[in-house]
Amino acid sequence: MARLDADLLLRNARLVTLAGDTGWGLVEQGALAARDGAIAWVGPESALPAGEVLREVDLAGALVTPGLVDCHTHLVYAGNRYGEFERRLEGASYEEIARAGGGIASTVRATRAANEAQLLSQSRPRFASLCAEGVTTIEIKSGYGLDRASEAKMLRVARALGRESGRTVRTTFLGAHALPPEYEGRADAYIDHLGSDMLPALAAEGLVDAVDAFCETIGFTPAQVARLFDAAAALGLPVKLHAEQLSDQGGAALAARYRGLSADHLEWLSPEGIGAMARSGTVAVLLPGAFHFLRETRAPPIEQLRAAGVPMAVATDLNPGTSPLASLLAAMSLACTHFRLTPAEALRGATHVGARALGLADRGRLAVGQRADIAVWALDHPAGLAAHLGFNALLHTFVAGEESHVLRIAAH
Ligand code: DI6
Ligand code: FE
Repeated sequence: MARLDADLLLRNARLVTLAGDTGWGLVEQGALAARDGAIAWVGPESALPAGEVLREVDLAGALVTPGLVDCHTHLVYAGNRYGEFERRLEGASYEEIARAGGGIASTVRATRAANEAQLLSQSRPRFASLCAEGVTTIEIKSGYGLDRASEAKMLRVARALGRESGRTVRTTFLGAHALPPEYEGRADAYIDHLGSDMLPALAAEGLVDAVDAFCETIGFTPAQVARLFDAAAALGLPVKLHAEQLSDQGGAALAARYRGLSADHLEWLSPEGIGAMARSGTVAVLLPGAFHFLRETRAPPIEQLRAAGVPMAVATDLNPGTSPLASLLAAMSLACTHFRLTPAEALRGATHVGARALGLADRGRLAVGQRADIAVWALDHPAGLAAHLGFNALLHTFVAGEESHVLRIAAH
């Protein structure tokens, strides 16, 4: 048998490989070796080849999963919306608050007013909260700046969080999140500005991995989104879309038409939208946090998505308004309870399917050649990841084969 030299060897582990399309892919009494940041060997320990190992860890039967992937967050912002939470509890709706100048617009005011250092220090505890649960890849959207300098500031802060944590951060341009006050009544002009000025400039700075928009009666129309997506396509940037969250706008089919990486939310998704997503391979990103906080009653059509073979991701949507949920494990649990995902679907949704929603095929499973982003848990079965709410059994996180410690949360 060929020798196996490794930088890291995890032994005596219960491996949740997520091999294939369904189930856990469990390997009992397993071992996993990493070299040069990637998984070099995985399988039953009894079959492990001999070789030189730099660091060996006996996991005493602990559970090993791929590092988690949160593929939809708005975690970089300033200020808070706790007053809005209270108003919604008193009966005001999200749309009413948005139309009265609250909602996204109030976070835009606070985010524009914050300097880059303030924005970084306010965002860091939220980012750290995700990292503390074994999340190793995080998508972060702009969309609370809505002018070129403020959007750039948000994207730079997102990238800084990636650098200082060693984790992968993917940045998504969400300039089409809401209409900024200076474009009041001129939504088409704002979309033109995004497509011809702001997006090309931010892309030229290397700050944009994908382009997103809010397609909704209180956001932008499908025709406006299509013009923005044309601009993204011209720059070679992939697209994704907040679609069918509060009403059916045909957003999922629109995203599918542009070969979108994902369509997200989808409570009002139609059969036509499901068919279009299935044909284009667009991932359905489920965001049960927003559903929960807005006390929604209409769940996305999970059974139909499953039957059509549309891959389903699960993410936090971490944002100050509709989903102040800083826990991907909780999102997995809510996806099971509210949407009836199986716990294995929830874990796949927060690993390799979430990665696919970001265009990343190199992570999310325990398989040779995948990035050695790994989470270790004090659990005796992987269903325990989603079967609790508010329980974090994380023991270790490895990022590209190196142990990573949770960021200290700076007091402010
Ligand atoms: N849908 C959402 O759930 C978030 N953005 C969006 O387009 C909400 C963002 C916020 O309320 O601040
Ligand atoms: Fe969102």
